[in-house]
Amino acid sequence: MADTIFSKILAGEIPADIVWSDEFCIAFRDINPQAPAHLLVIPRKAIVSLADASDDDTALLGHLMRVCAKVAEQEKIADAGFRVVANTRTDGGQDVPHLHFHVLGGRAMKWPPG
Ligand code: DGP
Repeated sequence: MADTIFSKILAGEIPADIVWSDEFCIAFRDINPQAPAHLLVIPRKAIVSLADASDDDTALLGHLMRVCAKVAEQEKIADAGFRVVANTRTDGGQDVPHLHFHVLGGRAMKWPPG
């Protein structure tokens, strides 16, 4: 898999405001926040998108979901509620080809998304 902005953040080559780090993933603040709280949760493993994950990644995907909820708790947006989004491939609006979950909160979300 080619280097991406996120692989460079994981390698410490470019800075990020990291709010969570463990053996399997990190979470950091989105550079272009779409809500008062906007975090990105990414695996350390180089997976291009949700559509590129395999059955071998099932436990990792579960862990990432737990971290989304823990980060929401940490950011104090869990009680009011929050949204988790995985833009996937072209029609999903994915720009960075490294799996990531957006955690958005601090305001009421609209539905449907654009
Ligand atoms: P997506 O469109 O789903 O691939 O979302 C990519 C997100 O990554 C987008 O919301 C902006 C964010 N982003 C892009 N480059 C950087 C960066 O260098 N640092 C941080 N913190 N976020 C970035």
